[in-house]
Amino acid sequence: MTDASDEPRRIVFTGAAGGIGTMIRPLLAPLYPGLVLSDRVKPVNLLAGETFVAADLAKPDEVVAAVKGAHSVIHFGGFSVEGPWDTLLQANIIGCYNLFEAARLAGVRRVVFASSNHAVGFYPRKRKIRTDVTVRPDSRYGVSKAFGEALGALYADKHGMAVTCLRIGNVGPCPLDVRRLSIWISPEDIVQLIRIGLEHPDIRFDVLYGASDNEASWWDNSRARRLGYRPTGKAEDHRAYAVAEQEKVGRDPVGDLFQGGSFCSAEFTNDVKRAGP
Ligand code: 15L
Repeated sequence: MTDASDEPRRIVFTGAAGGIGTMIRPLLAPLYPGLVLSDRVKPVNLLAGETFVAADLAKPDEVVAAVKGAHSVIHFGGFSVEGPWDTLLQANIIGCYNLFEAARLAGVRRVVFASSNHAVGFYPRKRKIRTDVTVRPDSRYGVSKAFGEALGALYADKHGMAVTCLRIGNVGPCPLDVRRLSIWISPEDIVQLIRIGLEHPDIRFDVLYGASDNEASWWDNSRARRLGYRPTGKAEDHRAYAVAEQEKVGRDPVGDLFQGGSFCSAEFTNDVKRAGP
């Protein structure tokens, strides 16, 4: 899968101190020796071969400095849940623009962008969706991720950057509730997808679902499979745990209808019959 012409390469990983970053750093370190971690705060316990450069995504100069000399960027930085507009504006809209623009200036060849299932969260659970559906964000956060995907397409088409957007479900050791049985992804599987984004020679602009091999999946991830993705995680192996956790939470009359769950029901003032496609 390695694109030989891509060597040698400096890879910058934004959001390295965040939740997903912390989970996958030990898996990335042996694959990409010399990985450059970036975040606002330094992650604890740098691993052998890792280096760190501090950057606030909302500050263009800091982002330019962080990606200088990079061949590829794994862009997982930003705000990772719903929040106030100004927070998302700075971290995910301006921050994502700063990242792509700094990457262009630095001649970065590949970007793997952490998008989210919340870019399409208002699709009903009873519908299986492909990656080319119209975005239906379920939150300001989801809108910010749709914006990031659009920016990725722009930089791919206009500047030839190879951009992979991962519409991530929920990363962790196991699915945390019944909804996550459909969208869960193991740390090992997300690393597999990142590797495709960093190395596959056919990538120009792609949106892939960040999900393991989940029987209850709502997503058609055939493009990822065509690119070689062979997920090993299976949400069903954890069904008993997910169902037990769900019982503690109870029902959400709006969120339970849609893929985005509680992101859909939060601040919801519509009639459910009029929501979603
Ligand atoms: C996300 O995009 C969030 O980053 C994560 O914290 C979870 O809320 C996840 O989606 C989810 O949908 O479970």
